[in-house]
Amino acid sequence: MISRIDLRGDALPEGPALRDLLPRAEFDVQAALEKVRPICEAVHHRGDAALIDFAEKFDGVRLDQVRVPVAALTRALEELDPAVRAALEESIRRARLVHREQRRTTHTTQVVPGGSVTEKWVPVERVGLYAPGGRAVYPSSVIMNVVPAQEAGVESLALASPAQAEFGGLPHPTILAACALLGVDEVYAAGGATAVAMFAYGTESCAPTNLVTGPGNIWVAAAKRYFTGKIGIDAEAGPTEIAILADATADPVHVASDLISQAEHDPLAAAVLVTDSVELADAVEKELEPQVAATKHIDDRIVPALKGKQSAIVLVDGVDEGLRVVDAYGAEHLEIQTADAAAVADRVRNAGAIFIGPWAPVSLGDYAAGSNHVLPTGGCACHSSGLSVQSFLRGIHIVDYTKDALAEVAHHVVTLAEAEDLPAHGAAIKARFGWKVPESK
Ligand code: HSO
Ligand code: ZN
Repeated sequence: MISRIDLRGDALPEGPALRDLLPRAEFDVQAALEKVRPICEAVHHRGDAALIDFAEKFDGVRLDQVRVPVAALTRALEELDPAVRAALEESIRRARLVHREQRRTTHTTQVVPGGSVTEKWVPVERVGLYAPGGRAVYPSSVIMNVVPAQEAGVESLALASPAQAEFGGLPHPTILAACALLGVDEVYAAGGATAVAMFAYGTESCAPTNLVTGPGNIWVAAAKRYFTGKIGIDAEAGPTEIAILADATADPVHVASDLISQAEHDPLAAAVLVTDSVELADAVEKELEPQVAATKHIDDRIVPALKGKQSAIVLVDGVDEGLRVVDAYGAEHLEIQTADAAAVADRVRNAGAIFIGPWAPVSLGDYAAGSNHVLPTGGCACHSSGLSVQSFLRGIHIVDYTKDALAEVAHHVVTLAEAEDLPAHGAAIKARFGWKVPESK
């Protein structure tokens, strides 16, 4: 069901060499880029008409309009199962608690008397959020995108999700209901690369946005790459990943169920167990069989995900070596199921989110811990963080110097300008002081 990589015995290699020994899915965004180019160009040139044609081609439904009427949002919320509504509300409440505390305050640094730099945090003006349809209909991801944007103070928020033939060309009703709960009323039936292009260029019905966030398949990732530089993007999300660092104290039933939980997303999802206990490895492998057999998405997602080259049980000599392995891997989600899990977690450098001990499974974080579940994949946790209020803010430096404060540092500015062969930079200082460099005090 899952392969083994035995790294016991010899000293572990350093950095990239260690990473090369670890499993990872193939996710070739560059190759998909050429395929999304004509789609993006068509949306650029033909606007809504192109979106309607693409919805017919990819989603099998002819739309009258791409904008979802507000009445459809209200209706979706009215028809939402009350238990699902209560769960979404609790998820929103917890996410707000955490994200509200991520807000940044304006800060002024008095660099010298009369010279200050203020950093002012300004929300992005208009944001496009993408919520996948098809295999992944996740109202929870609507929450994870909308809440940080709202808490950052973004004023104009639009959301797109693919048209669903079975719902008359509207996006999935739970996506619409989640939008209604969150107070998002600008929603479009547009999917994949077409939605990203709509947000980037704007069409007759959708004004262009400054930033696009949200998960999606390889076409969404490719479209985000296509528009990088024109608009902001959050990250090119790849297939989901769980890594578990566990020792002999871990419960194999928990470990197996958590590996399966993320394998359930996608045949390319990665489930990696790193352990120094062969007994645990054996017990988890044994436990996988009945648990997989008892669940739902067996043959289309879970079995290919666990059997795929992106998943494995990695055997190591001890927890220290395990830490080196999980740091080299840089998992989207990392569970620590060892003795003294909090202390071990404290030593982790690279992970999108860390889940400590037996009572904090990734599923909790996916829905209702308060943490964000839009996290860096594919090893990007080595340099990036998950979605947060910060993703929707810009820090603007405001420079305020008096004449005396400029005079005091003028000679350094002129010296550096000359060292860079940019005399006009220096002249912009001298022009203010009778074309001379003021004496330094
Ligand atoms: N685990 C996914 C998010 C998700 N799980 C949505 C359930 N629904 C990526 O973090
Ligand atoms: Zn999940």
